[in-house]
Amino acid sequence: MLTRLLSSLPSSVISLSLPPSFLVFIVVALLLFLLIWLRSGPPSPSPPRGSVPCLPRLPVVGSLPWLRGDAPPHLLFTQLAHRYGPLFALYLGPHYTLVVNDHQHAREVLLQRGGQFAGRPSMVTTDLLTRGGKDIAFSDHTPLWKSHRRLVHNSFTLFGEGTSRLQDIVLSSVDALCAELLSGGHRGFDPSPAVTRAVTNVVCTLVFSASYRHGDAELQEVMRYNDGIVQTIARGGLVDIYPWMKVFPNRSLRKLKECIAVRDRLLSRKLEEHKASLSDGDPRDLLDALLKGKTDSRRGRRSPGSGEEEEEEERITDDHVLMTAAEAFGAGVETTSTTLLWILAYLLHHPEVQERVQKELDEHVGGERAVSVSDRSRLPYLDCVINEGMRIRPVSPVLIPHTAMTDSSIGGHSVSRGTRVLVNMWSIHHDPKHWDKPDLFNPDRFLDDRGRRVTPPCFLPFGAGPRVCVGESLARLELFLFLSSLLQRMSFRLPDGAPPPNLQGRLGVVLQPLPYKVIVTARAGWEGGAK
Ligand code: PLO
Repeated sequence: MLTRLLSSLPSSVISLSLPPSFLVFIVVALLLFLLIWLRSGPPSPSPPRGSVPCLPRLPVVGSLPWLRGDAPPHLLFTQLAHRYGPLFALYLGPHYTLVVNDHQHAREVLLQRGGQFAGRPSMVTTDLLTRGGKDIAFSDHTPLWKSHRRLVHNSFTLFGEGTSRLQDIVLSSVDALCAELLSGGHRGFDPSPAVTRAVTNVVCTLVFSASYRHGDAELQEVMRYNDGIVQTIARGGLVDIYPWMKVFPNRSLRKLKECIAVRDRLLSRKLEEHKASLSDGDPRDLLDALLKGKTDSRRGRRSPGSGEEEEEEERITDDHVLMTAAEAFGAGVETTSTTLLWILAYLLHHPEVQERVQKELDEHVGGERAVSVSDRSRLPYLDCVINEGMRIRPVSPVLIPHTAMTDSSIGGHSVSRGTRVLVNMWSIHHDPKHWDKPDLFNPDRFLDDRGRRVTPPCFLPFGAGPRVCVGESLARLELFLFLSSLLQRMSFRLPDGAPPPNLQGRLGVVLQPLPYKVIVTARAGWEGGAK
């Protein structure tokens, strides 16, 4: 969240030509803040003495004036790391925050001392989004969070590896996607709406067994509310640094609340339908698996000695199930579609890579049948292309903020409890000490001299440790199935005379490519999109 928030700062807060009403607002806001601050003491832990190099700061605004400029946070932090070193500190308003820019320190925070840094700060927008932290990604680390996460993990496993469920869902959606892309004709078009719709459809089927036809009203509604959340979560910014600002009228927060209301209405309906038709058989989808798992875990825990009260406290509620479904949905759509669009953008820049993937597909799968999960081990180069896409353009260039749950340390520097830690995955994925020509799209870097796959230690597109992305294997499987099926059936090229896609991207809730156009041609035998 903070990444987006920082990106909105230069224009929205620190502009010098403020209208008078805004100045009054700022003065009132500052007074209110000072009042709260004086009553509750400094809200952030103070940095230990002799610690990490820190940006300058002012009262109340902290280091924000030094974070101005056009660069998005991941690039700004990377520049600052050249000046201050790979681990530096700054004040986001009143919050003392460490920024980690190299993989050694990141491994300490995420893995070696992952348990100590597994907390999350509370933020106004994400608290709204998750009913006060009843989700997995944004909620703070508690015993309830742990059992909730385990439940989600187990439910995902039911639909991911080991079953052909995901494969069937993706493949039926791929047929429709291919037909849609191939009907684009010989004029260039933006592949983004079709890709997003296909991915949304997969996630809807996975989460609540709904699969929609093109133009379906409910699908439109789902895509509209999601879009609204993406836009407002990206702009609701300042309230996440200064929570007291939520008392002032804020158009962005209002829109966020409206979209959340639409989401909740839709998902509550799905939840009620699922509860009514839940049977003893196999779960039909993620909602079923969560509902079943929730009852099972409660039954399992009910031991004779355990007091009712404790159980009441630890319970995974319907709210948790609802928030999980909403989050699985949001995370599943935004990240997967964005990664696919980045990879397509790079393939347009590097037609030789596309040809090599297609050659690999022709040799190991052929054109007579659809690609399946079991082909994965035979398609190492495709895997490398996916990895290289996630390295060069991580969808989450700065990970969701962590907090220290106890006093701890990073790189020998002591860190006080409550300190926020931002891991800049962008700088880790572009560190010239560990990557040869980091700005070059080169999938071969994930193969060793003998053509075997390697995973360098500085490659952490899903994070790591207790907070690692819970959907990682599902995501990898989905990316594999989508990309292999698309490249088996069609080729992508630039429209004549069109410039190749801009690779800078735009940071919203994730780092997205700017819109670009493609021409799609069917490969031999796949003219209709499916067989
Ligand atoms: C996307 C919009 C949805 O409506 C809500 C949502 C839930 C989970 C978020 C996701 C959004 C954006 C991408 C996030 C994901 C959790 C993990 C993932 C932030 C806001 C990343 C990239 O860290």
